[in-house]
Amino acid sequence: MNEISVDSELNELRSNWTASEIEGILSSPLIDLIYRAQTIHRKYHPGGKVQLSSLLSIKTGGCKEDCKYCSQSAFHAKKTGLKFEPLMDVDLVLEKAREAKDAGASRFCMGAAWREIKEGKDFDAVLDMIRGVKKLEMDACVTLGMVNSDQAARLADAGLDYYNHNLDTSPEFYSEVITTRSYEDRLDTLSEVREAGISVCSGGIVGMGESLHDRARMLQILANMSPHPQSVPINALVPIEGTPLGHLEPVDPMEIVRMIATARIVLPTSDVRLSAGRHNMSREVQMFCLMAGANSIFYGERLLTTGNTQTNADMQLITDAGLSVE
Ligand code: SAM
Ligand code: DTB
Ligand code: SF4
Repeated sequence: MNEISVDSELNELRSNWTASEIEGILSSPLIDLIYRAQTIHRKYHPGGKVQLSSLLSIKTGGCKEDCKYCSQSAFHAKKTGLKFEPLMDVDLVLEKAREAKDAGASRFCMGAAWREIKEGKDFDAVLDMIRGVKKLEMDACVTLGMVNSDQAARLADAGLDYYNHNLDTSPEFYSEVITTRSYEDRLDTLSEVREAGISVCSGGIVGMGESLHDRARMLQILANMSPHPQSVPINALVPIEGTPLGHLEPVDPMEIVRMIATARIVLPTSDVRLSAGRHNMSREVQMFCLMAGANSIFYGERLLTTGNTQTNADMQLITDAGLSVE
């Protein structure tokens, strides 16, 4: 344990982090790391609220990208055996959104396995889905791959609150995981979304074989954006059979705790979401993540193509931690 003072950083939102500073935080003694994260968390997110986002895969599989972790890439389809499903009907999606709202979620996130948005009836249908979710008085979030400025403007007009587009990892490790698009492509889409006035949701994955330095670099790039992304999902890799990363052991959950605490320190005002991989974590580890500064989770029994924790277990977790639902 070290003597630490968080006073100076409590009043400061920085966009000039170095990777080595962040790596230092990631690897600091756990007890100090948690203290620092918890202090910042309490200042910027008083009230102990946990935001609940529900996910729905509105178009599944057949994606033209080769992301090594993903069950939905057409490159791995033969081995994963995932069934391709075209875009769902708007009414059915809105029925699922209503169910999510009734179960307690405040945000509905719709994911499509597209490389990029293409103009046409499918995009028009997604715009209708966004309008429908807004009518239910929920936050609307979509993740649809790359977007250009016109498309971002149309999403904003439909009332979209958040666009999810993850950096996934560091620029240096990126080509080990994805070769069909560049890191720049990712950053460009995030700028288009930001310029259109939509809140940015961007984070990444821990447990793909990346180094501590790679994790620090990803957080550095997110934390040096101005403004900071409003929402930052931290996913633990879900190793999916048939994908090139399917053989990896689930990452040590304490690595996720460290990543969340560090994200909280460098991104004080952002929502930090404990995302995929929770069903491989004990209740105690998840509670540790909440203590380390996570203030959001994916809520509902499914993520996109894999399972998630049970909703009643999540409600119990939040209550037992002495927190409440936002
Ligand atoms: N195609 C869009 C895209 O890539 O932005 C949207 C859907 S994609 C499935 C959304 C994010 O889910 C990915 O960027 C990745 O961070 C996360 N993800 C996908 N498969 C995962 C897995 N097996 N384990 C953990 N996170 C995963
Ligand atoms: C994010 O960061 N995680 C979500 C969401 N954004 C779209 C997706 C997790 C997917 C986990 C694997 C699956 O269910 O296919
Ligand atoms: Fe496609 Fe997104 Fe999966 Fe990559 S992560 S293969 S872009 S659905």
